[in-house]
Amino acid sequence: MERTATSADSAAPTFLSEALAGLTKPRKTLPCKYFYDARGSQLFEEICGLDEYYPTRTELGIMEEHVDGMADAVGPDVRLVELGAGSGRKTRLLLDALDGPAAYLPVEISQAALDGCARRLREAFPDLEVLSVCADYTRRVDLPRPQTAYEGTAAYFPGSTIGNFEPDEARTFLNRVARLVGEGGGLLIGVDLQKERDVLEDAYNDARGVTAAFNLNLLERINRELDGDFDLDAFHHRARWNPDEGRIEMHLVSRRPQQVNLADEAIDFDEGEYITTEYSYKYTEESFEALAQSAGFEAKQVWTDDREWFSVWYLEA
Ligand code: AVI
Repeated sequence: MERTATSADSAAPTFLSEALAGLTKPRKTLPCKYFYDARGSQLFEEICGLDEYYPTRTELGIMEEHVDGMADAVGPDVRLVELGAGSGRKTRLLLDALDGPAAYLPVEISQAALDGCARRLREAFPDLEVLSVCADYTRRVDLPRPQTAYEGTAAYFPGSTIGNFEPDEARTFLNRVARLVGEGGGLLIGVDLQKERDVLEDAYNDARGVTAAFNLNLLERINRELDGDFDLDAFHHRARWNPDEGRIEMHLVSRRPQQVNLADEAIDFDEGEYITTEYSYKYTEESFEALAQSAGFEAKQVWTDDREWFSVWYLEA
């Protein structure tokens, strides 16, 4: 069974308004959420399979080893809300281990990704009630009530996407999730951990240049969709670990002085000036627990791999 609910927000900023706002700041930025058009999503899939990009396979390994404990923590008969359209191995593992959640509700802004997710999960779990919610999960989301009776709500947010929020945004987001699942509700969340600089920087500077293509695709997307005139050869990808902030910083660096036109705006770049396109925060167990607590969650359990490179948490609201 499959139904779709839409939670539209007419006040939402547009790609153009956000791109212009970011590119006209003294320190230029572009929001990382715009990486994920069809090409960007395909490149991200490729990144997840790279030797250097350890988070995906490390999180999967933790899930494979501990999914039964995670299912016990989440509990039976829940309404399981996945933030982002998950249809991959991690989601299936969890749904299998939950052994009959009341319903599965993927929340995703892209209708195409949502449809693909619902179709694949319906094939894999024909008896599961799948309720697709087309919405931006960083904003307020109204969840539909499943037809099947359920006991409480649990959210699932794998992939360490929480690392792409700045700490204040992460707190606001987690607090929103706490209110979404309600008192006693849960959140199972994947969080990447701090580790040696080389491991971190290699993960974002792969030898085949897939992450560079992923980063530069943002400029291609602006050219394609917003009629910008970025010269892609005039920018290069850079990713650096900032130990003071505990984050990887991705930049697009201008190779020369140049002017770029977007809508009615002429945007000047000096040689070496850069656009920050993404932060990927890495936490310690202590710093993540404190963040979760400040957002209204209690950390109930954490699972990690042998090297303690990645963590999966069960938080209760
Ligand atoms: C989606 N997110 C958790 C990825 C990360 O590692 O921050 C996005 C990414 N950017 C470059 N490589 C992967």
